[in-house]
Amino acid sequence: MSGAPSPRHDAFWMPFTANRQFKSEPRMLVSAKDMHYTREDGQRVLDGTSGLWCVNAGHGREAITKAVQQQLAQLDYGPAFQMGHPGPFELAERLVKHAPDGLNKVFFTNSGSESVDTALKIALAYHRCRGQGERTRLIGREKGYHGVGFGGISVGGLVNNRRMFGPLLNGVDHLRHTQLRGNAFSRGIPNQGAELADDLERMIALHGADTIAAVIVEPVAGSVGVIPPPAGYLQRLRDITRQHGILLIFDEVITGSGRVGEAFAARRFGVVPDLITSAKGLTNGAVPMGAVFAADFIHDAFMQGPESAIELFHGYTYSGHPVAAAAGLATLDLYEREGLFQRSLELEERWAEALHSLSDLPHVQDIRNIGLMGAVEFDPRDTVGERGYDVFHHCFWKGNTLTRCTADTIALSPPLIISESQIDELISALASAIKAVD
Ligand code: PXG
Ligand code: PLP
Repeated sequence: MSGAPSPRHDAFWMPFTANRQFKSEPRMLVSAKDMHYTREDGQRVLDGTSGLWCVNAGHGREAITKAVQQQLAQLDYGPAFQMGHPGPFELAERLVKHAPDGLNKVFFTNSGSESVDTALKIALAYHRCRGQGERTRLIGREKGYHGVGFGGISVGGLVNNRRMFGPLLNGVDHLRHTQLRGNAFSRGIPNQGAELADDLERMIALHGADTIAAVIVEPVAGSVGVIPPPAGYLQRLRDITRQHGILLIFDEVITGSGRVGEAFAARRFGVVPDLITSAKGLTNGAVPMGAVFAADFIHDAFMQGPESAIELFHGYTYSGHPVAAAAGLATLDLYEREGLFQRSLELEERWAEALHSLSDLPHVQDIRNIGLMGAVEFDPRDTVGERGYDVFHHCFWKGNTLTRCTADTIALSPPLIISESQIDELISALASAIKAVD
């Protein structure tokens, strides 16, 4: 791709984008409704990715638009430091009904990255509150994505997101990832790899449990290309962390909001962590918002000393923003009314069937799925990522479908309102792209 970038695209330094390549041939979306975007040239594009894993109830939902409009007109902004307004209180009460048992406190943020940094800070401070300030070590996992804050990239396990930024947080370790060759083409949960959780035992043996504050993992790794947990793996992590007084954090920024068949993956897999990070689907992507769900015992550990004392020195100007809270409430209404948390479970078999129909196409190395998440991984060419990008590019321009490529993996996560025929349409556009791209 060459040619001078179009001047009207100059000033915006785009996030996680090949800016020069994009600006030589921009892919612009100008409107959206239900399952479709509309491109600048007027062509409708089937949304195979819920935007960036966030528009779970589909685009342009009127109830959310109305709630946001009304809220803006009534109370545009209200501080949440030493002041209150009704939205976040009501939203928190409603949300905890969907959270796993015992996680009944909600701290609001504005993004997944902020949720992750918030959860890590809460974990560190919790141990201090209990007189165990030497528990400072944080443990993530290879291939993990936990956003882009300094905490998140430190516990994250994606080399490109880390290596430009010099030394990160001290005292961080990483479990091995769970993407095993032997699990290729598993449907749903793979069988091999539960013992990888025992890496944590080795770190405990090496460093001492009393130096470890928390372990953070995505229940299903999303961003790196959909890696469902091996059968028994999450439970094993839970058992080890509990035995050693280490907090377990599930980063559910993607896996929450019905993506895997329940409000949270923790519920789908029957493993209850101590903290859950969330964002994206909380407001259907309409207004930025994130949240950390905390176990009562964690919250309660902070509630000591004089009542006039601020218990946690942390928060954002926009924590619990009234407009975000209104969008969150309207979104939750839709999820509940339309049974969307369950819908990905209902469609799971159909989705798996469609995805795995691609297994014999050229260069397909692995296919993975769970809930309404899926990934197709290709053999790389000499330059890693080229083939994945070409498939994505072909899907967008020729197949009129939006997919997401991460290296040589195409990840899919359509809105939960997708119909069975739209699943077929999406997969057939992907099949055509795979056949067309060598
Ligand atoms: N944790 C997880 C598990 C995520 O997936 C974040 C934290 C950070 O959230 P914010 O809101 O700060 O972006 C994420 C975000 C992709 C993609 O296509 C994934 C994310 C964001 C953008 C693109 O894989 N995940
Ligand atoms: N930087 C400055 C100079 C600020 O005054 C503030 C908040 O008051 C921040 C950063 C943090 O902004 P936010 O609360 O939106 O994260």
